[in-house]
Amino acid sequence: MSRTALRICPLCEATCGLTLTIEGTRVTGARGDREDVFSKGFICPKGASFGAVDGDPDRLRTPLVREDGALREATWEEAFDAVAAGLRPVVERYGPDAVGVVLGNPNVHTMAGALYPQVLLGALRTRSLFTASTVDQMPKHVSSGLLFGDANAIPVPDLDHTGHLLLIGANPLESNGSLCTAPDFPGRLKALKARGGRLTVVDPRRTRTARLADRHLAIRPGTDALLLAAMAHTLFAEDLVDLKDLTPHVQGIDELRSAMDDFTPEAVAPACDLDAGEIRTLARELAAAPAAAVYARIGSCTVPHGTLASWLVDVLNVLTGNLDRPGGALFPQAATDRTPRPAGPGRGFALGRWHSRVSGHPEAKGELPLAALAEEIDTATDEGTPVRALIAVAANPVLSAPDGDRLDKALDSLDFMVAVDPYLNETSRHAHVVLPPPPPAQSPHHDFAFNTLAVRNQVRYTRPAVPLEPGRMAESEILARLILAATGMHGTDPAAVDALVVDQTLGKAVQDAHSPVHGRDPRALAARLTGDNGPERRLDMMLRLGPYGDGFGARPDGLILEKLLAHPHGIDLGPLSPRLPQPLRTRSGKVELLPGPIAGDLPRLRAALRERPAGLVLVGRRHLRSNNSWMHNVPALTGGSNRCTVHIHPEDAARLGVVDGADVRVKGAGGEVVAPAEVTDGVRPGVVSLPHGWGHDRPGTRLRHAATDPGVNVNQLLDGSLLDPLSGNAVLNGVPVELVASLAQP
Ligand SMILES: Nc1nc2c(c(=O)[nH]1)N[C@H]1C(S)=C(S)[C@@H](COP(=O)(O)OP(=O)(O)OC[C@H]3O[C@@H](n4cnc5c(=O)[nH]c(N)nc54)[C@H](O)[C@@H]3O)O[C@H]1N2
Ligand SMILES: Nc1nc2c(c(=O)[nH]1)N[C@H]1C(S)=C(S)[C@@H](COP(=O)(O)OP(=O)(O)OC[C@H]3O[C@@H](n4cnc5c(=O)[nH]c(N)nc54)[C@H](O)[C@@H]3O)O[C@H]1N2
Ligand code: SF4
Ligand SMILES: [Mo]
Repeated sequence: MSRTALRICPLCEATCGLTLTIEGTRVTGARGDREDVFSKGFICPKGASFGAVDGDPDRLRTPLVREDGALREATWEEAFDAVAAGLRPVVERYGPDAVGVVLGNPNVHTMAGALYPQVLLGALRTRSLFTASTVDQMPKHVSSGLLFGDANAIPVPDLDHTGHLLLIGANPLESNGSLCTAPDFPGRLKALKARGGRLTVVDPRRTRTARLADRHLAIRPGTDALLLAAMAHTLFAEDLVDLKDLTPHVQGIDELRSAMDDFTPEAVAPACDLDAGEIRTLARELAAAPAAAVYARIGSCTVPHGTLASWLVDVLNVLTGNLDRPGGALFPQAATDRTPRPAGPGRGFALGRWHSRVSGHPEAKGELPLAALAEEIDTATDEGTPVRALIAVAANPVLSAPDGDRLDKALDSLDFMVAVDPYLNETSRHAHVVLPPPPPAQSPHHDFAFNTLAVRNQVRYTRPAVPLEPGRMAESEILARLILAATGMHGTDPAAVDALVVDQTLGKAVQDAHSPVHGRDPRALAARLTGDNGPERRLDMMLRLGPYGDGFGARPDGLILEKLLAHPHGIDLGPLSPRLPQPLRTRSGKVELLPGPIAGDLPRLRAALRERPAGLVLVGRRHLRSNNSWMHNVPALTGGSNRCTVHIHPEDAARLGVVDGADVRVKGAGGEVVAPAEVTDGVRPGVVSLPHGWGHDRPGTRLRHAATDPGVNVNQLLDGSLLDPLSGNAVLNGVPVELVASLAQP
C-alpha cells in the first residue's frame, strides 16, 4: 500500500512543494504539489528524483569512528564520546580558535542547519569560522551591510511584477535561481516576456537563460563592476537619475556622482569587451522602464570586484528609483523574521574586526575566507595557533574551495576532525568521526533562510514524510549533542540546547520595548509553545514573535505553529511590498550610497580599466541535474549533457589544436587537470568553462556511482590567493588558465 506525504524540496533554493509517494519507508515517487501556495505544482528533474536522492544506498546509516587509522561503524554513544574526547583537549590546550568550524551549503537547506550552528559558535567562541558564503555570496552580504547597515537585508527582484530585468552572471534556467527564491523561475521569466517585459542577460556564455533573453551581452569575465559603473555614470551624465520615493532615505548621491566620473562607457568598453553605445542603451532602458530590477549572482560575486559589482547592482536600483518599489527590487519579510522595530539609526556594519592569522584577511560577517582554511591549518606563525581540530557540517571544501589537494593534506594533519555528513566523501573521509544525518524524507523542513529571499512572502512547514529509521538520529539532535560535546557538557540531555535558546530568546524579547511580548513573563510564554520537539517549539516561538505572529496572544489572529500545521500547502502572505526605511540599520538611518570601504576599493576598479588579459580565462557552469559536489552519486541525475567537460569556443579550439571529445590539459596557478573538450560557441572566445563539484576519484570515499565517472576538480586550478579583498570571497570566475591539447586524439 502506498501513501503520499508533502515535503518541501531541499535540493535547491526554489523550495518547491513536493508530493511524495511512499511505500513502507521508501520514497518511490515525487511530483509537484499543485496546491502549494508558492510553487503551484512546479518540479524539476532533481525534485522528480527525490526518491533516488533520498534512497541512495551509499548514504551512511550509522556513525563512523576512526580506530587504528581506519573508519569503522559505531554507535551514537561511541561517536559522541569520541567527539568530546577529540575536541575538548584541543580547546583546553590551544584555546577555542584552534577549533575550526566549516559550514557548507546544505546548512541553508535543513532546519537543523538554521537552528544549531549559531548556538555552537556562540558557545565555542571560536573565530575560526569558514563557510560556503565566501565561495558564493559574501560580496552581497558586505555590500548590503555597507549600504543598508544589515548584511542580511538583500533586495530581491520582483520577478512577477517587473517590466524589465537586467540579469547578470546568473543562469536560473539551470540553477533555478539564487538569492531570489522563485519556484519555476523559467516560467516566471517567460511570463515577464509574455506581459511585454524585457529581459537582458549578461554572461560570457550563451546559457539557456541567455537564449530566452531579448538581449545577451557576452561580457569579458570579471568586468561586471565596470559595466555597472558605466551605467551609473551614464545615468548621471544624461540626467536620468530619478530616486522617486527614495529621496528622503538616501545619502551620498553627490559623492557617488563624482566617484563614477572616470567610468565612461568608452573607458570601460574595451575592458568589458562590449560596445560603449550598447552600455548607454542599457542605462537608458533601465531608466525608462516603468519598473525595472537589476539582479546579479554567482558570476558577479565570485570575481575580483565582487563586492563592488554587488554594490553597484543596488546602486543602479536606487538611482532609477526601483529599490523598494513594486516591480523593482524589494526586501522580503519572512514569517520568522523578528517583528520589525521602528525605523531609525542603527549600529551600522563593521568589517575587519579581526583578521586571519596567516594572511591577515579581514573577517566579514564574523567569517574568514574559506580559501584560507588550508593555510590556517598547515601554516605556523609567530602568534596564534593553527587550527588543530575541525567541525565540518554539510561541507565538502576539498572539492568546493580552491586548491583541494592542499586542503586534503591539511585535513590529514589535524589532531581531530568531525564531519556531519550523509556521505563518506572527499572531505569527510578525513574525519575521525562521521555523524550521518537522516535522508531528507526523514527530516522536517522549513526554509528559514530562503523565505527571507523569496519573490513572494509565504510560509510553509513540512514534518518528516517518513519516520526515522531505527538507529537514525535527527540532524537537530546530532547538532545539539555535538554542541554539548564540543563545549564540555557531553552527556547532558540534548533538549537542554533548545530550552536554553528558548529561555534566552524570550528573556530578551520581554525586555525589548518593541517586542509584542514586552514586559511579560518569559516562563509563562515558554509554557505556551507547542510542537513535538525542540526544533518545532523554536519554530513556534519564532513565528509568534515574528511580523505575522500572534505575539503569544497579543494578536490572536496571528501565526502560530498549529495554524501552519493546519495549512499543509503553506500560507500565502502576499506580494513583496515597500518597507523602507524600516529595514535600514546604518548609523545615518539612510541608504549610504558611497560607504567608506567601497570608496576605498574604487581605485582598484579604476586600475582595472586598463586591464586586458591576453590569455584564456576560466568560468564555471551549473547543470540542471546536478548540485554542487554531492549529487553525482545518483544514476538518474548523471550522464547525458551533465558531464565534466571543458567548453571551448571553436576559434580558440582551432588556434590551440583542440579537438571535440579529446582530452585537454588545463593549467592554473594551483595545479592542472585533464578533461575532455567540448567545442561549442556557447562560450565566448577567450573563455573556457568547467563545472565544479567533480573529482570523485580520491581513495577512501564511498560514492560508488560517482566514482565511475569522477570528472576533475576545477578548483585545483586555483591556489586560493585570489580573493575579493572586501569580502574575502574566492575568485572562481575569470581565472587565467593555459590550455594544452597535449594528449593523444581519440
Ligand atoms: N569553481 C567553483 N567552485 C564553487 C562554485 C562555483 O560556482 N565554481 N560554487 C560555490 C558555491 S556557490 C557553493 S554554495 C559551494 C558549495 O560547496 P559545499 O558547501 O561543499 O556544499 P555541497 O557541495 O552542496 O555539499 C556539501 C556537503 O553537504 C553534504 N550534505 C548533503 N545534504 C546534507 C544534509 O542534509 N545534512 C548534512 N549535514 N550534510 C548534507 C554533502 O554530502 C556534501 O558533503 O561550492 C562553491 N564552489
Ligand atoms: N542545478 C543546479 N542548481 C543549483 C546549483 C547547482 O550546483 N546545480 N547550485 C546552487 C547554488 S549553491 C548556487 S549559489 C546557485 C547559483 O546560481 P547561479 O548564479 O544562477 O549560478 P550559475 O548557473 O553558476 O550561473 C552563473 C553564471 O555566471 C556566468 N559568469 C561567469 N563569470 C562571469 C562574469 O564575470 N560575469 C558575468 N556576467 N557572468 C559570469 C557563468 O557563465 C554562469 O552562466 O545555484 C544553486 N542551484
Ligand atoms: S527547482 Fe529546486 S526546489 Fe524545485 S524541485 Fe527542482 S531542485 Fe527541488
Ligand atoms: Mo552557493
